[in-house]
Amino acid sequence: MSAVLATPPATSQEQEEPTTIDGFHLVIDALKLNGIDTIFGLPGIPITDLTRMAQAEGIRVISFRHEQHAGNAAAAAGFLTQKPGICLTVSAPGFLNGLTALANATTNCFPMILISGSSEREIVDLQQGDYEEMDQLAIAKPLCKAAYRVLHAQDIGVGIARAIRAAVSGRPGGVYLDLPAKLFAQTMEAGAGQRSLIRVVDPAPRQIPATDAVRRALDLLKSAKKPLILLGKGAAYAQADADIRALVEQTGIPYLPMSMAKGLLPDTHAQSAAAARSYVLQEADVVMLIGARLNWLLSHGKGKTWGGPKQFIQVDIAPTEIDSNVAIAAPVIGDIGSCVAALLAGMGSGWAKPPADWTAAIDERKDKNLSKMAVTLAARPSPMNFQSALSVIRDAVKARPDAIVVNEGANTLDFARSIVDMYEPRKRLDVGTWGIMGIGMGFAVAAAVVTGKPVIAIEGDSAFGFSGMEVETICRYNLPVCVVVFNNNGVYRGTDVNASGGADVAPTVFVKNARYDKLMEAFGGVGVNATTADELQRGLAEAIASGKPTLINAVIDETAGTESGRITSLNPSAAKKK
Ligand code: FYN
Ligand code: ADP
Repeated sequence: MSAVLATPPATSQEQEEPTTIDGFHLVIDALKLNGIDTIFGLPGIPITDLTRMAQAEGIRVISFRHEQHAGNAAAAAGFLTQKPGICLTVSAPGFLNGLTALANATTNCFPMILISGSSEREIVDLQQGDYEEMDQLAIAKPLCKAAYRVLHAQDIGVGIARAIRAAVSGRPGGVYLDLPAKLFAQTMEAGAGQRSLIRVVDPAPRQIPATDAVRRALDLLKSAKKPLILLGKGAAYAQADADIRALVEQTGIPYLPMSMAKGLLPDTHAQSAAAARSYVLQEADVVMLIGARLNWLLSHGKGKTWGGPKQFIQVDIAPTEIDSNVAIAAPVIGDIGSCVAALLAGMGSGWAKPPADWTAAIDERKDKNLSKMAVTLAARPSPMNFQSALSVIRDAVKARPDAIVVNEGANTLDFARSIVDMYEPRKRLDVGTWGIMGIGMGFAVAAAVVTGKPVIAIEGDSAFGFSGMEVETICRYNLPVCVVVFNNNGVYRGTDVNASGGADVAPTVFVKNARYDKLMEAFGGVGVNATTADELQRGLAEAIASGKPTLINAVIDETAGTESGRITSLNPSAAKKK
């Protein structure tokens, strides 16, 4: 066991001392014992040695420039692998930087563990002014699924086991693990240390749905005249891809993917109703939600978006999600894999497809929207607009369906969601439940590290700014990431003026004609300035073929872009102007 600290050989005068293991190595061994092979983090007091020793012991340590991005990487790794992503930070400020990512992971139901070093309890609790003094456990608690602190080396195994179980069992989420500086130097007898570690058995136990719940759901679905299936990112997370596809295809029911469920079935699937979204939400009479919540992204299941009365079936692992916004007629509680398998088994043979007038009406709307979209995508305006630039990325993803798309921004996000078709599950990572900006480079790094596949990060120029410095991280680890910055000179667009007539530019305006590509070049990556769709296409093709870190500055018409994209109604001023 290389993790064991060798004690000097005993001299004849000395009693033979037992071999010991310290807190650093107990943490590393506990993680390894549970199959954790990567840590995303940022070294500093008191965890610098932990990062060095973890690397020495064979864990891949990916060091970032800011903890928020390390945390976002851990969260994305958790979503992609079903193993908790680990983010390691220093105390107080580093911990706080990581906390945004931890809260975001919890909100999105992504499993991750934020491990932060902390100052000494005795001093923190008496508020005597320690280095980076902060009661981190108390601060983390309301923002995550569970929070633990380990004070004694012999409890490290239990602490890490509890953190892993809390992150991945039931509804996945973020867990905080507080490790005070003193813990790392504590030692214990090596054998006892190894015996104190826990290999977590069955960390995310299957949760089988009740037979009567499955029957109730199927009866309701069968009675529908206009059924609809809505797939959310919980369905993508569950990795029950074949059964989900079988359920959709065997029922023949049209489906809508939420943004991170795109690709669970290929977006070009005949039953996809994505291009008739407004119509199906309004018209459907029975809606089966699979791993999707009726939150703001679905207008809380009511109001104009939803048109006439509906009945809902909801498949989810969290019983308390049910009835959170509107009444759910048929809850099916369990893990999505088990629930979908039970639904398939319960359907038996001879399931009647939905009425033809329903599917024909959807196809008619779809065809209209698809033809309209085709015309827009074929246009080649100069300068580029969002659609012409995205049509190039759409073709690139079609050619490399295994590539992972990361997407953030306002207009850049909204246009990309409907324009860039996805063909495989879990290939799209985006701003998720909070609509948070700043996930870009962290998610891109995690996607590349975890999958080894090409990553295309489609970034609004404002969104990119939150994590832009991580292009150095991308270059340092030579990751196959191509960042495309949609540069329209500002937040939403670049044409706002300062109403006071003063010298400062308007709050939403950036430096005009900035060259984001130079940022990548500064660290040895490839920079491309693309002013036409052809230049963008060439840059992207080369980036994917070479696997070299690349940043394409895609110059977009600065007048293109709507304030707040498609969620104008949430922006009081934009809604007023409308
Ligand atoms: C969709 N559509 C298509 C296609 N896909 N048309 C043609 N071809 C294809 N492939 C149509 C679809 O039918 C809709 O038209 C329209 O495009 C938009 O579809 P979308 O994007 O799926 O739906 P919508 O209404 O925008 O979805 C609502 C939403 C979404 C809330 C789920 O806006 C969303 O995920 N927003 C997240 C925003 C966010 O987080 N922003 C970050 C903060 S930005 P109709 O059917 O005609 O309506 C800070 O400012
Ligand atoms: P979207 O934003 O795509 O609509 P949400 O994040 O709102 O998706 O919803 C995901 C839902 O999936 C959550 O309610 C969560 O409890 C549920 N979920 C996550 N993982 C599983 C799983 N393995 N089995 C069942 N439900 C799950």
